[in-house]
Amino acid sequence: SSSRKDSKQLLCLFKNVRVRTLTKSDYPFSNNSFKDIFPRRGLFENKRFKSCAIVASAGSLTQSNLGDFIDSHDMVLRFNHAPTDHFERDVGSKTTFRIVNSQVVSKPTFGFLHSSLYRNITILIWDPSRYMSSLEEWFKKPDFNLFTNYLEHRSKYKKTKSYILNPQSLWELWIFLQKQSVHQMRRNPPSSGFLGLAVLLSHCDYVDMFEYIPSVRVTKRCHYYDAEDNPACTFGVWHPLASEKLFAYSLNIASDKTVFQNGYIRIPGFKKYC
Ligand code: NCC
Repeated sequence: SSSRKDSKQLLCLFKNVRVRTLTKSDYPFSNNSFKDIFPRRGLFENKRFKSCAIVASAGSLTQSNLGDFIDSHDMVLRFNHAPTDHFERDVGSKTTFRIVNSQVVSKPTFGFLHSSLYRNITILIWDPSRYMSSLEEWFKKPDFNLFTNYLEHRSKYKKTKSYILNPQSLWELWIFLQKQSVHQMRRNPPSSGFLGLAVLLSHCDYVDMFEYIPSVRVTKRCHYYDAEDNPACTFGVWHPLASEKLFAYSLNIASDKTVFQNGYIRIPGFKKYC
């Protein structure tokens, strides 16, 4: 017998990484106005979905015709300012959940306080803290100032449940990935895509993740929604994308045809095997 771990064992190890959002008992938020602002219930607390779709924003979604299949899932996760208008045929139109980074929250060009992209759904916001820094240090000096617009968004759109990620979870995910990888990883947090996978595996019977592992449609295009050519979006430059993707692929239970022709991996939720 070998020491090679199978995909179920890897999945159950992954389950031990708890993704946490900030709560009213986390100092310094326990001592400032945030404690009354965070949603009362946790992120998808006690919520279970049969099928979940994660739509990576990759250029290879163009001409995929995956829209109807994506929308047939019980919940759909999208990232940052990725639109559906005008792209329905390839990416669908349903959005249940959006993960946005602090650049999108803080820079006016993304319209976080005004655009309908960020309303009537669940939102998880993240900002990279320095490795091992305390919540207090991070609160005083975030990478991008997400806090001001978070407060305003919470008070403007009461029906939108928006959460802030505890940035220590990013580093727990990073440490986990590094443990599973034979390669030395850059010390930058995982991408929004990997964070989304980590969150949804606790709440979904299975997760279909679209064009995260690039299919035969892969091109240099960064996103399906704009014309920028940049292969680093797919293969990594700042985020440890290659390690994330190799790990996610090691959990895949779909056939090669599904992954590389149709363009998605399928990963069973934690509940089934762990
Ligand atoms: O590009 P981005 O990511 O918004 O994409 C969301 C997630 O989809 C997966 N992806 C994307 C493109 C591609 N060709 N292949 C992919 O697999 C990745 O998992 C990615 O996480 C982010 O993670 O938040 C990121 O955000 C952008 C950018 O800030 C926002 O789009 C707003 O403009 C970052 N780019 C830059 O800062 C220039 C990107 O590095 C990560």
